[in-house]
Amino acid sequence: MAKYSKAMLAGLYKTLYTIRVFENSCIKLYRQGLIRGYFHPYLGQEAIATGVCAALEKDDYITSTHRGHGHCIAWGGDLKKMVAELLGKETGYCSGRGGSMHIADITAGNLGANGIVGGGIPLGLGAALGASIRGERRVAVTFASDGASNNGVFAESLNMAGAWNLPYILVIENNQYAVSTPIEEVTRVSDLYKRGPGYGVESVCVDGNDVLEVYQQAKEAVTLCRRGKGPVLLEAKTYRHMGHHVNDPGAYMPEETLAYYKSKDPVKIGRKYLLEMGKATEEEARDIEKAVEHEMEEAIEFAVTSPEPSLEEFLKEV
Ligand SMILES: Cc1ncc(C[n+]2csc(CCOP(=O)(O)OP(=O)(O)O)c2C)c(N)n1
Ligand SMILES: [Mg+2]
Repeated sequence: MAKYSKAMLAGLYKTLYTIRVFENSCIKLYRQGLIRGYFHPYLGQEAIATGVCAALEKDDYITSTHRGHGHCIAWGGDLKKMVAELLGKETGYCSGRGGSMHIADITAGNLGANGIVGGGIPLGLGAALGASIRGERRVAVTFASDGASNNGVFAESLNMAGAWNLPYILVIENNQYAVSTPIEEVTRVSDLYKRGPGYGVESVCVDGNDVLEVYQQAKEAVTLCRRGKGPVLLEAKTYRHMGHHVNDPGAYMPEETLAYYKSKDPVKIGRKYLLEMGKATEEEARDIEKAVEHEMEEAIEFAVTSPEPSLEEFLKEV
């Protein structure tokens, strides 16, 4: 494996840990009744957003999913605006009108989370097409999961991206379930990267729990796209650490499989890389964790004390 600087490993670990703390904190806020509806935690998938976004540059694009908090954080999202959005506050990313599944920051290139499964795929494709027509060196990345891969738009978009050599990376986070439906029950070929060659598209499969493996492959995919050799289909194998959403006990997830994936916890793997490869001390790792926990506390304080949308303006932007 390539060598990574201590600063790089510390940055990756900070992102991994931030996503973990954000999701666990939001589950608490949900249980306190402060977040209404429900949301889909990214717990267990942290290394994918972290590794892929670290391979991108600021003027690239991402499109996300209904399980989108991790993508937004890894893209550099503001925790205060995120928590405020989840709490339906005026200070949120979308003035509290969107909530968990509609966080977007268009000017920053985050083209948004999406409540429509597969909905981010044609948006990412369109962003890549725009970049290609304008002759820019930007790359567009879509995050989607296994369920989305059986939506027709997956096939159409991959084909079109291939035909037009677009700078497009379709990341399939194969967490092996669409709600409670295991991927092997709904397709004969559950190694989803194997679909890419049928469209002449460069395809690769990575261990989605290993942030450096994800980063390395994402970096190669980005390089190909910038050289006009895109698109790339990148499948990252992973597993949720809990049910489909915050209220799903996930009773259909076999205990031994869950235990196996928890033993390959992406946040712990990132910490190990920082200590062993980055030669950071235990104290330095704790300092990162404390800073993240502090930032999260501030974000919660900001969101809780932020105003609700006023009755007069309630329908603004809706
Ligand atoms: C087009 C569409 N069909 C169905 C749904 C209902 N739905 C919400 S999440 C989900 C499962 C999605 O599975 P997957 O794409 O694997 O994403 P994951 O939940 O694993 O992140 C479904 C069917 C939806 N939101 N949109
Ligand atoms: Mg899935």
